[in-house]
Amino acid sequence: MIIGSTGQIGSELTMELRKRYGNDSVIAGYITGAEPQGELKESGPAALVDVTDRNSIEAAVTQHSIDTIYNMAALLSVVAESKPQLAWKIGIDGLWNILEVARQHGCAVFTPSSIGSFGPDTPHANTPQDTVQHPQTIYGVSKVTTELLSNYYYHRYGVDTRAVRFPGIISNVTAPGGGTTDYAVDIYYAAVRGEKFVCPIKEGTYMDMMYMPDALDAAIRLMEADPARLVHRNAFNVAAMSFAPEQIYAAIRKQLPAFEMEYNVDPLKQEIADSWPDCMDDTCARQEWDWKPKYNLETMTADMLEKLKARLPEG
Ligand code: AKB
Repeated sequence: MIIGSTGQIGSELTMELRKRYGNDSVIAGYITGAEPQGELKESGPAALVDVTDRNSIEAAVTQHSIDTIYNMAALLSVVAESKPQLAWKIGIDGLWNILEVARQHGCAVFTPSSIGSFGPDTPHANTPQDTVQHPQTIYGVSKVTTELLSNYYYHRYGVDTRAVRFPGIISNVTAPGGGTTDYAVDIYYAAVRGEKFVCPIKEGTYMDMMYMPDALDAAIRLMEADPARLVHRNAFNVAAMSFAPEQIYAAIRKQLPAFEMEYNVDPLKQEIADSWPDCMDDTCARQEWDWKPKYNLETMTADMLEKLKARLPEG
């Protein structure tokens, strides 16, 4: 079951899991106001699951005999700063509800962490798997807590919790909302629409990023991994590419030479971006469950532009 199945990652994760395990084996959990639509709705079963309501989680788990929960319910970094209590309620109280249901019903749980779990005093280059985590955003505070609480349930109760620390995720399907790395998605839409892109992040600001197919593969591959090989659990650094705004701009310009970009730095986004790693060291994920991304900036750019050109009216 995927909780948050209509969100940025959840929508594509649900379809990928249905492809791999069969449509009827994958339940799309959604909340009122964010019901599945189109292919997501037509392709398989769905259940109303609100992380803040433990009964709704338990009812779906019991009714559909769930063995694995992908918990994708969260507010992204920028929006969380404007609603810190809601971010905590969804991220931590919600996770607690899920872990309790998982403990009682024997479910495995995947709850993603993020590059946002690191803070200004973390080493920014080749950020190690095990290092200082003192984030100064509520998003980061809740992600570190997510990691600790998930590990606690594993060690204390034997709940099979596993997670990755996702970089910024880039996709041509469902748009992100309220993240610091959203610019790396928005820039492709502007390019294909023939609009000038106004970049909210300063030149020279490096952040880890990943194309959606690799993000889906990371989540599923980790949940399928042999537990005997896992030294770590919550949560693994996973890296695919790291770039600054001028580099993604240059990659797009190679294919769309008329594309233009200017900077108008958003102080909150910049402060958050500056506190995050430039690039993570993901050796542990590679060693413990054979993590290996397929896409780099060039191949992702080619695929993003091809898919968006086929879908959007060109400018
Ligand atoms: C965000 O920017 O908030 C997310 C993230 C990196 O966790 N995309």
